[in-house]
Amino acid sequence: MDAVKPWRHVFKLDPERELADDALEAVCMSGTDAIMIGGSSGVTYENTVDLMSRVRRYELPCVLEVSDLEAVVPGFDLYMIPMVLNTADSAWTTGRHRQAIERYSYLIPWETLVPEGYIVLNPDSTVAKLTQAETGLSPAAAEACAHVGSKLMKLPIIYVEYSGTFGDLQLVEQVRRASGEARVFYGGGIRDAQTAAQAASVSDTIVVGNIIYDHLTKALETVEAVHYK
Ligand code: 1GP
Repeated sequence: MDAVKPWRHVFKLDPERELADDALEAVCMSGTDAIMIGGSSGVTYENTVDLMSRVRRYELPCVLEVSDLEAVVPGFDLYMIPMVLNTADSAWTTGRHRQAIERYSYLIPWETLVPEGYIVLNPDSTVAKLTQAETGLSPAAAEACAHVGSKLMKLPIIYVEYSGTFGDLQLVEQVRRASGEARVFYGGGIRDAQTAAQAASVSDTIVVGNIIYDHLTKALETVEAVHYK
């Protein structure tokens, strides 16, 4: 998907969490390439509409990462569709997707959908628990996941998701090598310029989440680490 190719840095905002107007302005004017709205729990139609309309005041791309069908709001630039590659529960790979399509196919703007092959690696994260992800992957198994996503399923994005903790960058690098044409997104535990630069050195796009809410200044420095080196 060409629209995501230039992205090196993305801020992920959680509609369930409070962010004051001045903080949101700083995030949107930071030089980041896109705002992704999403979360593993507590995402509702109301809080998603509210956050989208606040982000829409700024000119950067605003995309929704779909985790709950009830919270799919029209008007985003793109809809990122996670498909978990390292779970035995096929509901999180294609099952829920199939149900959604069966119900809503006539409403789906297909050209705005971007599937993401998720490799979920932090066992303590909400997403790992929810999807029963096999987080203890060996490097060879992680590579195999990347191959499945990029070469068999031809997904445009492989998303290495360590949400909440900083990952094993050697493993991320191996995933990237195995991902061929797919863009590798890295997310998890980026908390300052240094961790941002490290993660950016082994991936195509870094995703920065929690630190926005914990330490805004540090969050803003992650943009500079990627864009103005
Ligand atoms: C979460 O990958 C993102 O989906 C970002 O993770 O919140 O740990 O930065 P953090």
